[in-house]
Amino acid sequence: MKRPHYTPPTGAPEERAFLVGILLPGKRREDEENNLRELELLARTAGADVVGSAIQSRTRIDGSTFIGGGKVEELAREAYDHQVNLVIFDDDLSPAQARNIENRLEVNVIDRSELILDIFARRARTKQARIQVEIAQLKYALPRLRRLWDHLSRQAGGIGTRGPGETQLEVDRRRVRERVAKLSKELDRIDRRVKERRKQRSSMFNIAIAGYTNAGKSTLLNRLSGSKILQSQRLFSTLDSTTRKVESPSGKTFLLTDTIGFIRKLPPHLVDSFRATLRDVREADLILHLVDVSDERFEDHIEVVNGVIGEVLGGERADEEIPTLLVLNKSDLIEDNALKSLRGRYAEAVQISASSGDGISDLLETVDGRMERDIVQAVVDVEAGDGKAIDTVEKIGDVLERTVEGTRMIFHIRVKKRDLAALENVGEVRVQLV
Ligand SMILES: Nc1nc2c(ncn2[C@@H]2O[C@H](COP(=O)(O)OP(=O)(O)OP(=O)(O)O)[C@@H](O)[C@H]2O)c(=O)[nH]1
Ligand SMILES: [Mg+2]
Repeated sequence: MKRPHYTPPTGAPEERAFLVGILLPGKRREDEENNLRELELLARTAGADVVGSAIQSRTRIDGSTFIGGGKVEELAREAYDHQVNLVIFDDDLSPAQARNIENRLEVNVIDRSELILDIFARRARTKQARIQVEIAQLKYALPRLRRLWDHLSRQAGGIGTRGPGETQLEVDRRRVRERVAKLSKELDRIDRRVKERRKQRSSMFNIAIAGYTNAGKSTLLNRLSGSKILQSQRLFSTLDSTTRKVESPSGKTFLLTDTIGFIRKLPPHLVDSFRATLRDVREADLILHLVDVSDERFEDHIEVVNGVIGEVLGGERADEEIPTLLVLNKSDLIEDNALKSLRGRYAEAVQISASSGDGISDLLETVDGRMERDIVQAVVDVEAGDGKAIDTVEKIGDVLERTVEGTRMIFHIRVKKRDLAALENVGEVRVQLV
Protein backbone atom coordinates (compact mmCIF):
# COMPACT_ATOMS: atom_id res chain seq x y z
CA MET A 1 0.00 0.00 0.00
CA LYS A 2 2.93 2.31 -0.28
CA ARG A 3 2.18 4.26 -3.39
CA PRO A 4 -1.28 3.19 -4.31
CA HIS A 5 -1.71 5.12 -7.50
CA TYR A 6 0.48 6.51 -10.19
CA THR A 7 3.56 4.38 -9.92
CA PRO A 8 5.80 5.43 -12.78
CA PRO A 9 7.46 2.55 -14.55
CA THR A 10 11.01 2.41 -13.28
CA GLY A 11 13.62 2.59 -15.97
CA ALA A 12 10.87 2.56 -18.58
CA PRO A 13 10.52 5.35 -21.12
CA GLU A 14 9.53 8.59 -19.46
CA GLU A 15 6.00 9.36 -18.63
CA ARG A 16 4.35 11.57 -21.18
CA ALA A 17 2.21 14.03 -19.31
CA PHE A 18 -0.49 16.44 -20.41
CA LEU A 19 -1.40 19.34 -18.09
CA VAL A 20 -4.86 20.76 -17.55
CA GLY A 21 -5.78 24.04 -15.93
CA ILE A 22 -9.19 25.55 -15.48
CA LEU A 23 -10.14 29.19 -15.91
CA LEU A 24 -13.13 30.28 -13.90
CA PRO A 25 -14.90 33.64 -14.24
CA GLY A 26 -13.08 36.45 -12.46
CA LYS A 27 -9.71 34.72 -12.77
CA ARG A 28 -6.91 35.96 -15.01
CA ARG A 29 -5.67 33.69 -17.80
CA GLU A 30 -2.16 34.94 -17.17
CA ASP A 31 -2.27 33.61 -13.61
CA GLU A 32 -3.48 30.22 -14.73
CA GLU A 33 -0.72 30.12 -17.36
CA ASN A 34 1.78 30.78 -14.60
CA ASN A 35 0.23 28.07 -12.47
CA LEU A 36 0.65 25.64 -15.34
CA ARG A 37 4.27 26.66 -15.77
CA GLU A 38 4.86 25.86 -12.14
CA LEU A 39 2.97 22.59 -12.56
CA GLU A 40 5.23 21.75 -15.48
CA LEU A 41 8.27 22.32 -13.31
CA LEU A 42 6.75 20.04 -10.69
CA ALA A 43 5.99 17.38 -13.30
CA ARG A 44 9.56 17.54 -14.59
CA THR A 45 10.88 17.33 -11.06
CA ALA A 46 8.86 14.13 -10.75
CA GLY A 47 10.55 12.81 -13.88
CA ALA A 48 7.70 13.22 -16.36
CA ASP A 49 8.02 14.60 -19.85
CA VAL A 50 5.40 17.31 -20.43
CA VAL A 51 4.10 17.07 -23.99
CA GLY A 52 1.22 19.51 -23.92
CA SER A 53 -1.19 21.54 -21.85
CA ALA A 54 -4.59 23.15 -22.04
CA ILE A 55 -6.51 25.75 -20.09
CA GLN A 56 -10.24 25.10 -20.07
CA SER A 57 -12.55 28.06 -19.60
CA ARG A 58 -15.58 27.15 -17.55
CA THR A 59 -18.32 29.11 -15.92
CA ARG A 60 -18.39 26.62 -13.08
CA ILE A 61 -16.82 23.41 -11.90
CA ASP A 62 -18.61 20.27 -12.99
CA GLY A 63 -19.42 18.02 -10.05
CA SER A 64 -18.80 14.73 -11.79
CA THR A 65 -16.01 15.46 -14.27
CA PHE A 66 -14.63 18.81 -13.08
CA ILE A 67 -14.31 20.21 -16.63
CA GLY A 68 -17.59 18.90 -18.05
CA GLY A 69 -18.39 16.00 -20.35
CA GLY A 70 -17.67 17.81 -23.64
CA LYS A 71 -14.27 18.95 -22.45
CA VAL A 72 -13.43 15.47 -21.27
CA GLU A 73 -14.09 14.26 -24.82
CA GLU A 74 -11.75 16.95 -26.17
CA LEU A 75 -9.17 15.97 -23.61
CA ALA A 76 -9.47 12.32 -24.61
CA ARG A 77 -8.66 13.29 -28.21
CA GLU A 78 -5.68 15.42 -27.14
CA ALA A 79 -4.39 12.66 -24.91
CA TYR A 80 -4.65 10.23 -27.79
CA ASP A 81 -3.00 12.60 -30.29
CA HIS A 82 -0.08 13.28 -27.97
CA GLN A 83 0.27 9.63 -26.96
CA VAL A 84 -0.06 10.70 -23.35
CA ASN A 85 -0.02 8.24 -20.47
CA LEU A 86 -0.56 10.69 -17.63
CA VAL A 87 -2.89 13.67 -17.26
CA ILE A 88 -2.21 16.17 -14.48
CA PHE A 89 -4.80 18.64 -13.24
CA ASP A 90 -3.62 21.83 -11.60
CA ASP A 91 -6.62 21.84 -9.26
CA ASP A 92 -7.66 19.28 -6.73
CA LEU A 93 -10.03 16.66 -8.06
CA SER A 94 -12.49 14.87 -5.86
CA PRO A 95 -12.06 11.08 -5.81
CA ALA A 96 -15.18 10.68 -7.95
CA GLN A 97 -14.11 13.28 -10.49
CA ALA A 98 -10.71 11.68 -10.92
CA ARG A 99 -12.36 8.32 -11.35
CA ASN A 100 -14.84 9.51 -13.93
CA ILE A 101 -12.19 11.24 -16.00
CA GLU A 102 -9.90 8.26 -15.81
CA ASN A 103 -12.60 5.90 -16.91
CA ARG A 104 -13.10 7.96 -20.03
CA LEU A 105 -9.44 8.71 -20.82
CA GLU A 106 -8.11 5.31 -19.86
CA VAL A 107 -4.86 6.84 -18.65
CA ASN A 108 -3.85 7.78 -15.13
CA VAL A 109 -5.16 11.10 -13.93
CA ILE A 110 -3.61 12.88 -10.97
CA ASP A 111 -3.89 16.32 -9.45
CA ARG A 112 -1.35 18.79 -8.11
CA SER A 113 -1.52 17.41 -4.57
CA GLU A 114 -0.79 13.92 -5.75
CA LEU A 115 2.11 15.15 -7.83
CA ILE A 116 3.61 17.04 -4.90
CA LEU A 117 3.19 13.96 -2.70
CA ASP A 118 4.98 11.91 -5.33
CA ILE A 119 7.90 14.34 -5.43
CA PHE A 120 8.16 14.33 -1.67
CA ALA A 121 8.16 10.53 -1.72
CA ARG A 122 11.06 10.50 -4.17
CA ARG A 123 12.99 13.12 -2.26
CA ALA A 124 12.54 11.77 1.25
CA ARG A 125 15.86 10.46 2.51
CA THR A 126 15.73 10.26 6.28
CA LYS A 127 13.46 7.89 8.14
CA GLN A 128 11.51 10.78 9.58
CA ALA A 129 10.86 12.34 6.17
CA ARG A 130 9.86 8.98 4.69
CA ILE A 131 7.35 8.30 7.42
CA GLN A 132 5.95 11.81 7.17
CA VAL A 133 5.42 11.43 3.44
CA GLU A 134 3.91 7.98 3.71
CA ILE A 135 1.38 9.14 6.29
CA ALA A 136 0.37 12.01 4.04
CA GLN A 137 0.06 9.68 1.05
CA LEU A 138 -2.04 7.15 2.91
CA LYS A 139 -4.38 9.81 4.21
CA TYR A 140 -4.73 11.13 0.71
CA ALA A 141 -5.38 7.64 -0.67
CA LEU A 142 -7.95 6.64 1.92
CA PRO A 143 -11.01 8.16 0.23
CA ARG A 144 -9.67 7.06 -3.15
CA LEU A 145 -9.28 3.34 -2.64
CA ARG A 146 -12.06 2.48 -5.01
CA ARG A 147 -10.21 4.29 -7.77
CA LEU A 148 -7.08 2.33 -7.01
CA TRP A 149 -9.06 -0.84 -7.55
CA ASP A 150 -10.25 0.53 -10.87
CA HIS A 151 -6.62 1.05 -11.89
CA LEU A 152 -5.83 -2.52 -11.04
CA SER A 153 -8.83 -3.92 -12.87
CA ARG A 154 -8.02 -1.84 -15.90
CA GLN A 155 -4.57 -3.33 -15.93
CA ALA A 156 -5.85 -6.86 -15.42
CA GLY A 157 -8.74 -6.34 -17.84
CA GLY A 158 -11.64 -8.56 -18.63
CA ILE A 159 -14.78 -9.76 -16.93
CA GLY A 160 -14.47 -10.86 -13.36
CA THR A 161 -11.84 -8.26 -12.48
CA ARG A 162 -14.30 -5.48 -12.05
CA GLY A 163 -13.10 -4.36 -8.68
CA PRO A 164 -13.96 -5.09 -5.12
CA GLY A 165 -17.15 -5.31 -3.22
CA GLU A 166 -17.82 -3.11 -0.25
CA THR A 167 -16.39 -5.72 2.13
CA GLN A 168 -13.05 -5.76 0.41
CA LEU A 169 -12.96 -1.95 0.43
CA GLU A 170 -13.74 -1.92 4.14
CA VAL A 171 -10.87 -4.33 4.80
CA ASP A 172 -8.52 -2.17 2.77
CA ARG A 173 -9.61 0.99 4.50
CA ARG A 174 -9.02 -0.60 7.86
CA ARG A 175 -5.55 -1.70 6.81
CA VAL A 176 -4.66 1.80 5.67
CA ARG A 177 -5.88 3.26 8.94
CA GLU A 178 -3.89 0.73 10.92
CA ARG A 179 -0.76 1.53 8.96
CA VAL A 180 -1.28 5.27 9.54
CA ALA A 181 -1.64 4.62 13.27
CA LYS A 182 1.51 2.51 13.35
CA LEU A 183 3.53 5.06 11.42
CA SER A 184 2.25 7.91 13.56
CA LYS A 185 3.48 6.11 16.66
CA GLU A 186 6.87 5.62 15.11
CA LEU A 187 6.98 9.27 14.13
CA ASP A 188 6.15 10.27 17.70
CA ARG A 189 9.09 8.23 18.93
CA ILE A 190 11.49 9.90 16.52
CA ASP A 191 9.96 13.21 17.42
CA ARG A 192 10.59 12.73 21.13
CA ARG A 193 14.25 11.96 20.47
CA VAL A 194 14.61 15.07 18.35
CA LYS A 195 12.88 17.11 21.06
CA GLU A 196 15.37 15.89 23.65
CA ARG A 197 18.22 17.01 21.49
CA ARG A 198 16.58 20.35 20.89
CA LYS A 199 16.15 21.11 24.56
CA GLN A 200 19.81 21.86 24.75
CA ARG A 201 19.49 24.68 22.31
CA SER A 202 16.54 26.44 23.85
CA SER A 203 18.69 29.18 25.35
CA MET A 204 20.15 29.96 21.97
CA PHE A 205 18.56 32.41 19.59
CA ASN A 206 16.85 30.33 16.92
CA ILE A 207 16.40 31.64 13.41
CA ALA A 208 14.46 29.71 10.77
CA ILE A 209 14.67 30.36 7.06
CA ALA A 210 11.25 29.98 5.49
CA GLY A 211 10.26 30.57 1.90
CA TYR A 212 8.81 29.35 -1.34
CA THR A 213 10.54 26.35 -2.84
CA ASN A 214 13.61 27.36 -4.83
CA ALA A 215 13.87 30.77 -3.09
CA GLY A 216 17.49 30.03 -2.18
CA LYS A 217 17.11 28.93 1.45
CA SER A 218 19.79 26.26 1.35
CA THR A 219 22.10 28.59 -0.55
CA LEU A 220 21.69 31.19 2.21
CA LEU A 221 22.37 28.68 4.97
CA ASN A 222 25.45 27.49 3.11
CA ARG A 223 26.62 31.05 2.62
CA LEU A 224 26.20 31.99 6.28
CA SER A 225 27.56 28.82 7.80
CA GLY A 226 29.98 27.52 5.24
CA SER A 227 28.03 24.24 4.93
CA LYS A 228 27.38 22.34 1.78
CA ILE A 229 23.74 21.37 1.73
CA LEU A 230 22.35 20.41 -1.62
CA GLN A 231 21.13 23.48 -3.44
CA SER A 232 19.56 22.89 -6.76
CA GLN A 233 17.19 24.24 -9.35
CA ARG A 234 14.85 21.38 -8.83
CA LEU A 235 11.92 21.99 -6.54
CA PHE A 236 11.86 20.60 -3.02
CA SER A 237 15.54 19.74 -2.80
CA THR A 238 15.31 20.03 0.96
CA LEU A 239 12.95 17.85 2.95
CA ASP A 240 14.76 17.77 6.25
CA SER A 241 15.81 20.58 8.48
CA THR A 242 19.46 21.40 8.82
CA THR A 243 20.65 23.56 11.66
CA ARG A 244 23.99 25.33 11.89
CA LYS A 245 25.58 27.64 14.41
CA VAL A 246 26.38 31.08 13.01
CA GLU A 247 28.19 34.01 14.58
CA SER A 248 26.99 37.57 14.03
CA PRO A 249 29.42 40.47 13.44
CA SER A 250 29.20 41.50 17.09
CA GLY A 251 30.04 37.99 18.20
CA LYS A 252 26.59 36.76 19.18
CA THR A 253 25.90 33.21 18.15
CA PHE A 254 22.59 32.01 16.84
CA LEU A 255 21.23 28.82 15.35
CA LEU A 256 20.10 28.96 11.76
CA THR A 257 17.79 26.34 10.30
CA ASP A 258 16.96 25.64 6.69
CA THR A 259 13.79 23.69 6.14
CA ILE A 260 11.35 22.50 3.48
CA GLY A 261 10.09 24.95 0.91
CA PHE A 262 6.47 25.91 0.54
CA ILE A 263 4.39 26.02 -2.61
CA ARG A 264 0.92 27.04 -3.72
CA LYS A 265 -1.61 24.40 -2.68
CA LEU A 266 0.73 22.40 -0.53
CA PRO A 267 -1.47 19.43 0.39
CA PRO A 268 -2.82 19.92 3.92
CA HIS A 269 -1.97 16.31 4.86
CA LEU A 270 1.61 17.08 4.02
CA VAL A 271 1.79 20.21 6.16
CA ASP A 272 0.17 18.20 8.89
CA SER A 273 2.55 15.28 8.81
CA PHE A 274 5.59 17.54 8.45
CA ARG A 275 4.70 19.21 11.72
CA ALA A 276 7.78 17.78 13.43
CA THR A 277 10.10 19.04 10.71
CA LEU A 278 8.38 22.39 10.75
CA ARG A 279 8.86 22.72 14.49
CA ASP A 280 11.96 24.77 13.70
CA VAL A 281 9.73 27.35 12.11
CA ARG A 282 7.14 27.08 14.88
CA GLU A 283 9.62 27.63 17.66
CA ALA A 284 11.81 30.20 15.99
CA ASP A 285 12.69 33.47 17.65
CA LEU A 286 12.98 35.05 14.24
CA ILE A 287 11.87 33.90 10.81
CA LEU A 288 13.85 34.97 7.78
CA HIS A 289 11.24 34.95 5.06
CA LEU A 290 13.32 34.48 1.95
CA VAL A 291 11.88 35.62 -1.38
CA ASP A 292 13.16 35.04 -4.91
CA VAL A 293 12.52 38.49 -6.38
CA SER A 294 13.61 37.39 -9.82
CA ASP A 295 10.38 35.38 -10.04
CA GLU A 296 7.65 37.53 -11.53
CA ARG A 297 5.16 36.05 -9.10
CA PHE A 298 7.16 36.66 -5.97
CA GLU A 299 4.36 38.68 -4.41
CA ASP A 300 1.99 35.73 -4.68
CA HIS A 301 4.72 33.59 -3.20
CA ILE A 302 4.97 35.90 -0.19
CA GLU A 303 1.24 35.43 0.38
CA VAL A 304 1.47 31.65 0.07
CA VAL A 305 4.36 31.46 2.51
CA ASN A 306 2.58 33.69 5.01
CA GLY A 307 -0.43 31.40 4.70
CA VAL A 308 1.56 28.23 5.35
CA ILE A 309 3.40 29.80 8.28
CA GLY A 310 -0.02 30.65 9.70
CA GLU A 311 -1.10 27.02 9.31
CA VAL A 312 2.10 25.74 10.85
CA LEU A 313 1.58 27.99 13.85
CA GLY A 314 -2.09 27.04 14.13
CA GLY A 315 -2.80 26.07 17.71
CA GLU A 316 0.57 26.64 19.28
CA ARG A 317 1.65 30.25 19.33
CA ALA A 318 -1.39 31.01 17.21
CA ASP A 319 -2.02 34.33 18.88
CA GLU A 320 1.61 35.21 18.96
CA GLU A 321 3.30 36.69 15.96
CA ILE A 322 6.80 35.41 15.38
CA PRO A 323 9.04 38.30 14.41
CA THR A 324 9.75 38.01 10.71
CA LEU A 325 12.33 39.66 8.52
CA LEU A 326 11.63 39.76 4.81
CA VAL A 327 14.77 38.99 2.82
CA LEU A 328 14.71 39.72 -0.90
CA ASN A 329 17.02 37.22 -2.57
CA LYS A 330 18.49 36.80 -6.05
CA SER A 331 18.85 40.56 -6.36
CA ASP A 332 21.72 39.89 -8.76
CA LEU A 333 19.15 38.77 -11.34
CA ILE A 334 17.16 41.98 -11.56
CA GLU A 335 17.84 45.47 -12.92
CA ASP A 336 18.94 48.35 -10.72
CA ASN A 337 15.70 50.23 -11.35
CA ALA A 338 13.61 47.31 -10.27
CA LEU A 339 15.76 46.97 -7.18
CA LYS A 340 15.19 50.59 -6.30
CA SER A 341 11.45 50.25 -6.59
CA LEU A 342 11.57 47.15 -4.41
CA ARG A 343 13.47 49.08 -1.82
CA GLY A 344 10.67 51.66 -1.84
CA ARG A 345 7.95 49.02 -1.54
CA TYR A 346 9.61 46.89 1.10
CA ALA A 347 11.42 49.44 3.19
CA GLU A 348 11.90 47.03 6.09
CA ALA A 349 13.33 44.24 3.97
CA VAL A 350 16.96 43.40 3.32
CA GLN A 351 18.17 42.80 -0.22
CA ILE A 352 20.70 40.09 -0.79
CA SER A 353 22.17 37.69 -3.26
CA ALA A 354 22.80 34.45 -1.44
CA SER A 355 24.86 33.15 -4.30
CA SER A 356 27.14 36.17 -4.83
CA GLY A 357 27.24 37.26 -1.20
CA ASP A 358 25.93 40.77 -1.90
CA GLY A 359 24.03 42.26 1.03
CA ILE A 360 24.98 39.45 3.39
CA SER A 361 26.74 41.78 5.80
CA ASP A 362 23.64 44.02 5.86
CA LEU A 363 21.58 40.98 6.64
CA LEU A 364 23.83 39.92 9.49
CA GLU A 365 23.77 43.41 10.94
CA THR A 366 20.01 43.54 10.83
CA VAL A 367 19.81 40.14 12.48
CA ASP A 368 22.24 41.38 15.11
CA GLY A 369 19.96 44.31 15.82
CA ARG A 370 16.93 42.03 16.12
CA MET A 371 18.76 39.81 18.59
CA GLU A 372 19.80 42.84 20.56
CA ARG A 373 16.17 43.87 20.81
CA ASP A 374 15.01 40.44 21.87
CA ILE A 375 17.67 39.48 24.34
CA VAL A 376 18.02 41.17 27.71
CA GLN A 377 20.43 40.84 30.58
CA ALA A 378 19.03 39.89 33.91
CA VAL A 379 20.13 39.14 37.42
CA VAL A 380 18.35 36.12 38.81
CA ASP A 381 18.34 35.42 42.48
CA VAL A 382 17.57 31.79 43.42
CA GLU A 383 17.47 29.81 46.65
CA ALA A 384 20.80 27.92 46.53
CA GLY A 385 19.15 24.63 47.46
CA ASP A 386 16.44 24.86 44.84
CA GLY A 387 17.82 22.45 42.25
CA LYS A 388 14.83 22.73 39.97
CA ALA A 389 14.98 26.52 39.79
CA ILE A 390 18.73 26.45 39.16
CA ASP A 391 18.22 23.94 36.36
CA THR A 392 15.64 26.12 34.71
CA VAL A 393 17.80 29.23 34.93
CA GLU A 394 20.71 27.40 33.38
CA LYS A 395 18.57 25.95 30.64
CA ILE A 396 16.74 29.12 29.69
CA GLY A 397 19.52 31.62 30.16
CA ASP A 398 22.98 32.03 28.84
CA VAL A 399 24.86 32.27 32.14
CA LEU A 400 27.52 34.98 32.24
CA GLU A 401 28.33 34.84 35.92
CA ARG A 402 27.33 32.76 38.94
CA THR A 403 27.97 33.77 42.56
CA VAL A 404 26.81 32.49 45.93
CA GLU A 405 25.70 34.92 48.63
CA GLY A 406 24.71 33.16 51.82
CA THR A 407 21.80 30.86 50.99
CA ARG A 408 21.19 32.53 47.63
CA MET A 409 22.67 31.90 44.25
CA ILE A 410 22.95 34.92 41.97
CA PHE A 411 23.07 34.48 38.22
CA HIS A 412 23.91 37.10 35.64
CA ILE A 413 22.32 35.85 32.45
CA ARG A 414 21.39 36.82 28.95
CA VAL A 415 17.88 35.68 28.22
CA LYS A 416 15.28 35.98 25.50
CA LYS A 417 12.49 38.35 26.46
CA ARG A 418 9.88 35.73 25.78
CA ASP A 419 11.48 33.36 28.26
CA LEU A 420 11.36 35.84 31.14
CA ALA A 421 7.90 34.73 32.15
CA ALA A 422 9.06 31.11 32.40
CA LEU A 423 11.85 32.21 34.74
CA GLU A 424 9.50 33.99 37.04
CA ASN A 425 7.42 30.85 37.39
CA VAL A 426 9.96 28.61 39.08
CA GLY A 427 10.27 28.56 42.83
CA GLU A 428 11.56 31.49 44.72
CA VAL A 429 13.14 33.46 41.96
CA ARG A 430 13.65 37.16 41.74
CA VAL A 431 14.43 38.53 38.31
CA GLN A 432 15.82 41.98 37.86
CA LEU A 433 16.56 43.42 34.44
CA VAL A 434 19.84 45.24 34.06
N1 LIG B 1 21.23 34.03 -9.35
C1 LIG B 1 21.02 33.58 -8.13
N2 LIG B 1 20.69 32.29 -7.92
C2 LIG B 1 20.47 31.88 -6.66
C3 LIG B 1 20.60 32.75 -5.54
N3 LIG B 1 20.31 32.04 -4.42
C4 LIG B 1 20.02 30.78 -4.83
N4 LIG B 1 20.13 30.67 -6.17
C5 LIG B 1 19.87 29.48 -6.98
O1 LIG B 1 18.52 29.13 -6.85
C6 LIG B 1 18.35 27.70 -6.89
C7 LIG B 1 17.61 27.21 -5.66
O2 LIG B 1 18.41 27.39 -4.52
P1 LIG B 1 18.23 26.50 -3.20
O3 LIG B 1 19.12 27.10 -2.18
O4 LIG B 1 18.33 25.06 -3.51
O5 LIG B 1 16.71 26.85 -2.88
P2 LIG B 1 15.82 26.33 -1.66
O6 LIG B 1 14.99 27.49 -1.23
O7 LIG B 1 16.66 25.66 -0.64
O8 LIG B 1 14.89 25.28 -2.44
P3 LIG B 1 14.12 23.97 -1.88
O9 LIG B 1 14.97 23.27 -0.88
O10 LIG B 1 13.93 23.19 -3.13
O11 LIG B 1 12.83 24.47 -1.33
C8 LIG B 1 19.77 27.13 -7.00
O12 LIG B 1 20.01 26.85 -8.35
C9 LIG B 1 20.65 28.27 -6.50
O13 LIG B 1 21.94 28.24 -7.05
C10 LIG B 1 20.95 34.12 -5.79
O14 LIG B 1 21.07 34.96 -4.90
N5 LIG B 1 21.13 34.46 -7.09
MG1 LIG C 1 16.67 23.78 0.05
